Amino acid sequence: MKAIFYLSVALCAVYAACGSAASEQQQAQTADSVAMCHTGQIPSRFAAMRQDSLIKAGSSDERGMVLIPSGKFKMGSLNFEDAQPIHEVQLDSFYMDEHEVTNAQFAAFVEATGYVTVAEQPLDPKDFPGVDPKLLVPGSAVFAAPEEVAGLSDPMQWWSYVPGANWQHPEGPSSTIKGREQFPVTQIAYPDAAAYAKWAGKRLPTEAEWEYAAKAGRHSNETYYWGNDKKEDGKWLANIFQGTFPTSNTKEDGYVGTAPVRSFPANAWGLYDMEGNVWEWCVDFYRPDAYTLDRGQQNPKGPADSYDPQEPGAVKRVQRGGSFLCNDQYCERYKAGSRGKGEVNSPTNNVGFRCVKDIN
Ligand SMILES: [Ca+2]
Ligand SMILES: [Ca+2]
Repeated sequence: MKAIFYLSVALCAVYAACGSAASEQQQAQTADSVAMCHTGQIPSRFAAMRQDSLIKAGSSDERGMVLIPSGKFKMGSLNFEDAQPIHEVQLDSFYMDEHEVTNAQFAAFVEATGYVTVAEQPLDPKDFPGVDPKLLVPGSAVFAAPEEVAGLSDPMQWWSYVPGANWQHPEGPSSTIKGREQFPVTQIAYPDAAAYAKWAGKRLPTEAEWEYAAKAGRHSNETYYWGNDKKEDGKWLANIFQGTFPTSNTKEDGYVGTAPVRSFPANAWGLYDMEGNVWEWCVDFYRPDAYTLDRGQQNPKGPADSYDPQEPGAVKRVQRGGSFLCNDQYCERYKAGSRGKGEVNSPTNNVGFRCVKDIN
Protein backbone atom coordinates (compact mmCIF):
# COMPACT_ATOMS: atom_id res chain seq x y z
CA MET A 1 0.00 0.00 0.00
CA LYS A 2 1.27 3.40 -0.90
CA ALA A 3 1.97 5.87 1.80
CA ILE A 4 -0.58 8.64 2.02
CA PHE A 5 0.02 12.24 2.81
CA TYR A 6 -2.85 14.52 3.55
CA LEU A 7 -4.02 17.91 2.49
CA SER A 8 -3.37 19.18 5.95
CA VAL A 9 0.27 18.29 5.43
CA ALA A 10 0.33 20.84 2.66
CA LEU A 11 -1.41 23.36 4.79
CA CYS A 12 0.80 22.64 7.74
CA ALA A 13 3.87 22.97 5.55
CA VAL A 14 2.74 26.36 4.39
CA TYR A 15 1.94 27.33 7.91
CA ALA A 16 5.09 26.02 9.51
CA ALA A 17 7.25 27.60 6.85
CA CYS A 18 5.83 30.92 7.83
CA GLY A 19 6.17 30.46 11.58
CA SER A 20 8.89 32.28 13.51
CA ALA A 21 10.51 31.03 16.67
CA ALA A 22 10.51 34.56 17.98
CA SER A 23 7.50 34.68 20.29
CA GLU A 24 5.36 32.62 22.61
CA GLN A 25 2.39 33.27 20.43
CA GLN A 26 4.17 31.83 17.46
CA GLN A 27 5.33 28.82 19.46
CA ALA A 28 1.72 28.20 20.38
CA GLN A 29 0.83 28.38 16.70
CA THR A 30 3.49 25.81 15.93
CA ALA A 31 2.04 23.48 18.54
CA ASP A 32 -1.38 23.92 17.02
CA SER A 33 -0.04 23.22 13.57
CA VAL A 34 1.13 19.81 14.73
CA ALA A 35 -2.42 18.92 15.60
CA MET A 36 -3.59 20.21 12.26
CA CYS A 37 -1.34 17.75 10.51
CA HIS A 38 -3.43 14.80 11.55
CA THR A 39 -6.69 15.81 9.99
CA GLY A 40 -7.84 15.83 6.40
CA GLN A 41 -8.09 13.18 3.74
CA ILE A 42 -6.45 14.33 0.54
CA PRO A 43 -3.44 12.30 -0.57
CA SER A 44 -0.51 13.63 -2.48
CA ARG A 45 0.39 12.22 -5.85
CA PHE A 46 3.40 10.06 -6.46
CA ALA A 47 2.93 9.56 -10.19
CA ALA A 48 4.76 12.78 -10.97
CA MET A 49 7.88 11.29 -9.41
CA ARG A 50 7.80 8.48 -11.92
CA GLN A 51 7.11 10.87 -14.76
CA ASP A 52 10.42 12.64 -14.23
CA SER A 53 12.24 9.69 -15.78
CA LEU A 54 10.50 10.50 -19.07
CA ILE A 55 11.92 14.01 -19.20
CA LYS A 56 15.08 14.24 -21.26
CA ALA A 57 17.87 16.31 -19.82
CA GLY A 58 18.23 19.43 -21.90
CA SER A 59 21.08 21.75 -22.62
CA SER A 60 20.94 25.47 -22.12
CA ASP A 61 22.86 28.66 -22.45
CA GLU A 62 23.10 31.31 -19.79
CA ARG A 63 20.57 33.76 -21.16
CA GLY A 64 18.51 35.19 -18.33
CA MET A 65 21.02 33.93 -15.78
CA VAL A 66 23.45 35.78 -13.56
CA LEU A 67 27.03 34.63 -13.00
CA ILE A 68 27.45 34.22 -9.26
CA PRO A 69 31.13 34.55 -8.29
CA SER A 70 32.84 31.97 -6.12
CA GLY A 71 33.46 32.99 -2.53
CA LYS A 72 32.81 32.55 1.16
CA PHE A 73 29.95 33.81 3.27
CA LYS A 74 28.39 33.48 6.70
CA MET A 75 25.35 31.23 6.37
CA GLY A 76 22.49 31.40 8.85
CA SER A 77 20.70 33.85 11.11
CA LEU A 78 20.53 34.51 14.85
CA ASN A 79 16.83 35.30 14.46
CA PHE A 80 15.76 31.75 13.59
CA GLU A 81 16.52 28.65 15.63
CA ASP A 82 16.78 26.33 12.65
CA ALA A 83 19.24 28.68 10.91
CA GLN A 84 21.93 28.29 13.56
CA PRO A 85 24.77 28.13 14.17
CA ILE A 86 25.95 30.75 11.73
CA HIS A 87 28.82 29.12 9.91
CA GLU A 88 31.19 29.87 7.06
CA VAL A 89 30.48 28.27 3.72
CA GLN A 90 32.55 28.35 0.55
CA LEU A 91 30.93 28.03 -2.85
CA ASP A 92 32.14 27.57 -6.39
CA SER A 93 30.87 29.93 -9.04
CA PHE A 94 27.55 29.08 -10.72
CA TYR A 95 24.82 30.65 -12.82
CA MET A 96 21.43 31.50 -11.33
CA ASP A 97 18.17 32.51 -13.00
CA GLU A 98 17.79 36.23 -12.54
CA HIS A 99 14.12 35.80 -11.73
CA GLU A 100 11.63 33.16 -10.64
CA VAL A 101 10.48 30.80 -13.42
CA THR A 102 7.50 32.44 -15.10
CA ASN A 103 4.20 31.04 -16.32
CA ALA A 104 5.43 31.55 -19.90
CA GLN A 105 8.61 29.58 -19.25
CA PHE A 106 6.74 26.75 -17.56
CA ALA A 107 4.19 26.68 -20.39
CA ALA A 108 7.04 26.16 -22.88
CA PHE A 109 8.23 23.20 -20.83
CA VAL A 110 4.76 21.65 -20.69
CA GLU A 111 4.23 22.19 -24.41
CA ALA A 112 7.56 20.53 -25.24
CA THR A 113 7.21 17.54 -22.93
CA GLY A 114 3.52 16.99 -22.16
CA TYR A 115 4.44 17.05 -18.50
CA VAL A 116 1.52 16.84 -16.07
CA THR A 117 2.14 18.52 -12.73
CA VAL A 118 1.46 16.95 -9.35
CA ALA A 119 -1.65 19.07 -8.80
CA GLU A 120 -3.10 17.81 -12.11
CA GLN A 121 -2.45 14.13 -11.46
CA PRO A 122 -5.43 11.80 -11.61
CA LEU A 123 -5.84 9.62 -8.56
CA ASP A 124 -6.74 5.95 -8.63
CA PRO A 125 -8.85 4.96 -5.60
CA LYS A 126 -7.21 1.52 -5.74
CA ASP A 127 -3.96 3.20 -4.80
CA PHE A 128 -5.54 4.75 -1.72
CA PRO A 129 -7.61 2.16 0.12
CA GLY A 130 -9.67 3.58 2.93
CA VAL A 131 -9.86 7.07 1.47
CA ASP A 132 -13.24 8.37 0.31
CA PRO A 133 -13.03 8.34 -3.55
CA LYS A 134 -14.88 11.66 -3.63
CA LEU A 135 -11.82 13.23 -2.08
CA LEU A 136 -9.42 11.82 -4.65
CA VAL A 137 -9.67 14.69 -7.10
CA PRO A 138 -6.85 16.72 -8.64
CA GLY A 139 -6.36 20.07 -7.00
CA SER A 140 -4.18 22.00 -4.63
CA ALA A 141 -4.12 24.46 -1.76
CA VAL A 142 -5.23 28.06 -2.35
CA PHE A 143 -5.06 31.07 -0.07
CA ALA A 144 -8.25 33.10 0.28
CA ALA A 145 -8.53 36.05 2.66
CA PRO A 146 -11.36 35.42 5.14
CA GLU A 147 -13.49 38.34 6.33
CA GLU A 148 -12.51 37.64 9.91
CA VAL A 149 -10.46 35.13 11.83
CA ALA A 150 -10.43 33.73 15.34
CA GLY A 151 -6.75 34.23 16.03
CA LEU A 152 -3.91 33.04 13.85
CA SER A 153 -3.55 29.52 15.19
CA ASP A 154 -5.72 27.79 12.59
CA PRO A 155 -4.43 28.18 9.02
CA MET A 156 -7.50 26.40 7.69
CA GLN A 157 -9.20 29.76 8.08
CA TRP A 158 -7.34 31.03 5.03
CA TRP A 159 -6.08 27.92 3.21
CA SER A 160 -8.39 25.49 1.48
CA TYR A 161 -8.03 22.58 -0.91
CA VAL A 162 -9.52 23.63 -4.25
CA PRO A 163 -10.32 20.92 -6.81
CA GLY A 164 -9.03 21.97 -10.20
CA ALA A 165 -6.44 24.40 -8.88
CA ASN A 166 -3.11 23.95 -10.64
CA TRP A 167 -0.41 26.02 -12.35
CA GLN A 168 -2.76 27.05 -15.17
CA HIS A 169 -5.55 27.86 -12.74
CA PRO A 170 -3.66 28.99 -9.64
CA GLU A 171 -6.69 30.08 -7.61
CA GLY A 172 -9.06 27.41 -8.94
CA PRO A 173 -10.83 26.42 -12.18
CA SER A 174 -12.24 29.88 -12.84
CA SER A 175 -8.84 31.56 -12.57
CA THR A 176 -6.38 31.81 -15.43
CA ILE A 177 -2.77 32.71 -16.17
CA LYS A 178 -3.76 34.54 -19.35
CA GLY A 179 -2.27 38.00 -19.03
CA ARG A 180 0.00 36.73 -16.27
CA GLU A 181 2.67 35.24 -18.53
CA GLN A 182 5.44 37.15 -16.78
CA PHE A 183 4.23 36.28 -13.29
CA PRO A 184 6.01 33.48 -11.43
CA VAL A 185 4.53 30.04 -11.96
CA THR A 186 2.86 28.69 -8.80
CA GLN A 187 1.16 25.49 -7.66
CA ILE A 188 4.49 23.78 -8.21
CA ALA A 189 5.44 20.66 -6.23
CA TYR A 190 9.07 19.71 -5.84
CA PRO A 191 9.01 17.03 -8.59
CA ASP A 192 7.54 19.61 -10.99
CA ALA A 193 10.37 22.04 -10.31
CA ALA A 194 12.98 19.29 -10.63
CA ALA A 195 11.51 18.08 -13.93
CA TYR A 196 11.54 21.60 -15.38
CA ALA A 197 15.13 22.13 -14.29
CA LYS A 198 16.22 18.88 -15.91
CA TRP A 199 14.48 19.76 -19.18
CA ALA A 200 16.03 23.23 -19.12
CA GLY A 201 19.54 21.81 -18.71
CA LYS A 202 19.74 23.33 -15.26
CA ARG A 203 19.18 22.17 -11.69
CA LEU A 204 17.59 23.44 -8.50
CA PRO A 205 19.86 25.40 -6.14
CA THR A 206 21.18 24.11 -2.85
CA GLU A 207 20.01 26.28 -0.01
CA ALA A 208 23.63 27.37 0.54
CA GLU A 209 23.76 28.59 -3.07
CA TRP A 210 20.39 30.27 -2.67
CA GLU A 211 21.34 32.14 0.52
CA TYR A 212 24.78 33.07 -0.80
CA ALA A 213 23.17 34.56 -3.91
CA ALA A 214 20.52 36.37 -1.86
CA LYS A 215 23.12 37.92 0.44
CA ALA A 216 25.07 38.95 -2.65
CA GLY A 217 28.39 39.52 -0.95
CA ARG A 218 27.05 42.39 1.12
CA HIS A 219 25.14 40.94 3.98
CA SER A 220 26.46 40.34 7.49
CA ASN A 221 23.81 40.72 10.19
CA GLU A 222 21.17 42.81 8.53
CA THR A 223 17.55 41.90 9.13
CA TYR A 224 16.64 41.88 5.47
CA TYR A 225 18.65 40.79 2.47
CA TRP A 226 18.73 44.39 1.38
CA GLY A 227 19.65 45.94 4.75
CA ASN A 228 18.10 46.93 8.06
CA ASP A 229 15.31 49.23 6.94
CA LYS A 230 12.10 47.69 5.78
CA LYS A 231 11.53 50.40 3.20
CA GLU A 232 13.94 52.49 1.22
CA ASP A 233 12.92 56.08 0.46
CA GLY A 234 9.39 55.09 1.42
CA LYS A 235 9.25 52.25 -1.10
CA TRP A 236 8.80 48.55 -0.46
CA LEU A 237 11.65 46.44 -1.75
CA ALA A 238 9.83 43.11 -1.99
CA ASN A 239 6.36 41.77 -2.61
CA ILE A 240 5.18 40.73 0.84
CA PHE A 241 1.96 41.39 2.81
CA GLN A 242 1.00 44.74 4.31
CA GLY A 243 -2.02 45.26 6.52
CA THR A 244 -3.66 42.87 8.95
CA PHE A 245 -2.98 39.26 8.11
CA PRO A 246 -4.87 37.48 6.68
CA THR A 247 -8.03 39.56 6.42
CA SER A 248 -6.91 42.93 5.13
CA ASN A 249 -4.13 43.39 2.58
CA THR A 250 -3.53 47.08 1.98
CA LYS A 251 -1.18 46.22 -0.89
CA GLU A 252 1.10 49.13 -0.12
CA ASP A 253 3.69 47.41 -2.29
CA GLY A 254 1.21 47.35 -5.17
CA TYR A 255 0.28 43.66 -5.17
CA VAL A 256 -2.22 41.53 -3.28
CA GLY A 257 -0.97 38.30 -4.86
CA THR A 258 2.06 37.57 -7.00
CA ALA A 259 3.76 40.35 -8.94
CA PRO A 260 5.32 40.11 -12.39
CA VAL A 261 8.96 39.12 -12.04
CA ARG A 262 11.34 42.10 -11.91
CA SER A 263 8.71 44.39 -10.36
CA PHE A 264 11.01 45.18 -7.44
CA PRO A 265 14.67 46.20 -7.41
CA ALA A 266 17.30 43.54 -8.06
CA ASN A 267 19.88 42.75 -5.39
CA ALA A 268 23.56 43.63 -5.70
CA TRP A 269 24.16 40.67 -8.02
CA GLY A 270 21.19 41.41 -10.27
CA LEU A 271 18.75 38.83 -8.86
CA TYR A 272 15.07 39.72 -8.54
CA ASP A 273 12.52 38.69 -5.90
CA MET A 274 14.95 36.68 -3.79
CA GLU A 275 12.72 37.72 -0.93
CA GLY A 276 8.95 37.61 -1.28
CA ASN A 277 6.71 37.08 -4.30
CA VAL A 278 6.84 33.24 -4.27
CA TRP A 279 8.70 30.70 -2.17
CA GLU A 280 11.45 28.95 -4.11
CA TRP A 281 12.22 25.24 -3.89
CA CYS A 282 15.78 24.24 -3.04
CA VAL A 283 17.21 20.75 -3.45
CA ASP A 284 18.18 20.21 0.21
CA PHE A 285 16.15 17.95 2.44
CA TYR A 286 14.83 19.93 5.39
CA ARG A 287 15.99 19.24 8.92
CA PRO A 288 15.88 21.87 11.69
CA ASP A 289 19.32 20.68 12.84
CA ALA A 290 20.90 20.78 9.38
CA TYR A 291 23.47 23.40 10.34
CA THR A 292 24.66 21.40 13.33
CA LEU A 293 25.55 18.41 11.15
CA ASP A 294 29.04 18.00 9.79
CA ARG A 295 28.37 18.64 6.13
CA GLY A 296 31.61 20.18 5.01
CA GLN A 297 32.33 23.81 4.44
CA GLN A 298 32.64 23.63 0.68
CA ASN A 299 29.55 23.45 -1.57
CA PRO A 300 27.36 21.78 1.10
CA LYS A 301 24.55 19.67 -0.31
CA GLY A 302 22.39 19.46 2.78
CA PRO A 303 21.47 16.45 4.93
CA ALA A 304 21.02 12.93 3.57
CA ASP A 305 17.42 12.73 4.69
CA SER A 306 14.47 14.81 5.79
CA TYR A 307 13.17 15.11 9.31
CA ASP A 308 10.69 17.60 10.68
CA PRO A 309 9.72 16.97 14.32
CA GLN A 310 6.37 18.61 13.63
CA GLU A 311 5.61 16.03 10.92
CA PRO A 312 8.02 13.11 11.23
CA GLY A 313 6.41 11.12 8.41
CA ALA A 314 6.55 13.83 5.77
CA VAL A 315 9.39 14.21 3.28
CA LYS A 316 10.28 17.88 3.11
CA ARG A 317 12.64 19.97 1.05
CA VAL A 318 13.79 23.47 1.80
CA GLN A 319 11.98 26.50 0.41
CA ARG A 320 13.53 29.95 0.55
CA GLY A 321 12.65 33.62 0.45
CA GLY A 322 9.04 33.80 1.62
CA SER A 323 6.09 34.92 -0.44
CA PHE A 324 3.47 37.60 -0.99
CA LEU A 325 1.85 36.32 2.21
CA CYS A 326 4.79 37.06 4.50
CA ASN A 327 4.47 39.71 7.20
CA ASP A 328 5.73 40.35 10.69
CA GLN A 329 2.50 39.26 12.37
CA TYR A 330 2.58 35.75 11.04
CA CYS A 331 5.32 34.95 8.57
CA GLU A 332 8.81 36.32 8.99
CA ARG A 333 10.59 33.80 6.85
CA TYR A 334 11.34 36.27 4.09
CA LYS A 335 14.02 37.77 6.34
CA ALA A 336 17.72 37.22 5.74
CA GLY A 337 19.05 33.76 6.53
CA SER A 338 15.66 32.25 7.40
CA ARG A 339 14.63 28.83 6.14
CA GLY A 340 11.30 27.49 4.93
CA LYS A 341 10.16 23.96 4.22
CA GLY A 342 7.53 22.16 2.22
CA GLU A 343 6.20 18.63 1.84
CA VAL A 344 7.45 17.64 -1.60
CA ASN A 345 4.09 16.80 -3.14
CA SER A 346 2.07 19.67 -1.70
CA PRO A 347 1.81 22.57 -4.15
CA THR A 348 0.25 25.88 -3.16
CA ASN A 349 -0.40 29.17 -4.91
CA ASN A 350 2.55 30.88 -3.23
CA VAL A 351 5.29 28.40 -4.12
CA GLY A 352 7.45 28.48 -7.26
CA PHE A 353 11.16 28.14 -8.00
CA ARG A 354 14.19 29.30 -9.97
CA CYS A 355 17.08 27.29 -11.36
CA VAL A 356 20.87 27.34 -11.28
CA LYS A 357 23.47 25.92 -13.64
CA ASP A 358 26.99 24.70 -13.17
CA ILE A 359 29.84 26.31 -15.05
CA ASN A 360 31.04 23.74 -17.53
CA1 LIG B 1 2.15 42.51 -1.67
CA1 LIG C 1 10.98 34.68 -4.38
